[in-house]
Amino acid sequence: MSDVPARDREVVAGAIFRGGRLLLAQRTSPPALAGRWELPGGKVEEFETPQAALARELREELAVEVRCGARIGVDVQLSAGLVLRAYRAELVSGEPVALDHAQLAWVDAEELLSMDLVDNDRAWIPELLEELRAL
Ligand code: DCP
Repeated sequence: MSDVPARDREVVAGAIFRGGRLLLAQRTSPPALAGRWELPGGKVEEFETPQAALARELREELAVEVRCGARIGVDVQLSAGLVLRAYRAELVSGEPVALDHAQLAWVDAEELLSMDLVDNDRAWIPELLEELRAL
């Protein structure tokens, strides 16, 4: 056994801001999360950087090209060995469409507070609101 702890596997999620609004996506699965809203993203694959994973996930889920920016909000521990992190994502090309979600919504600060966000993503509300109110 090594003394060096294994690094957590990461799930990345993208915060895309445009025109004073934030992009949210409504999940279709698993049943417990279906209908609830999230920042779109997914698991980082082995040997993949979080930045490359975010670009890949948003290409697969939204049909857009993004540039991954800085972290936003806290680390959310999903389970032993799995951590969820949000990154700003800048749209480079394409218009987001829901390829993997039920629907998309561009929300302002007030709407963000009224959405049924997945519990994990609620941890980021303070920073997301701060950003939306500054836009
Ligand atoms: N998750 C979350 N909030 C987000 C994105 C993801 O709480 N904004 C959670 C939901 C899942 C886990 O992270 O428990 C993995 O997310 P996905 O199922 O969306 O990711 P993948 O599609 O990569 O997973 P899988 O390989 O299981 O299909």
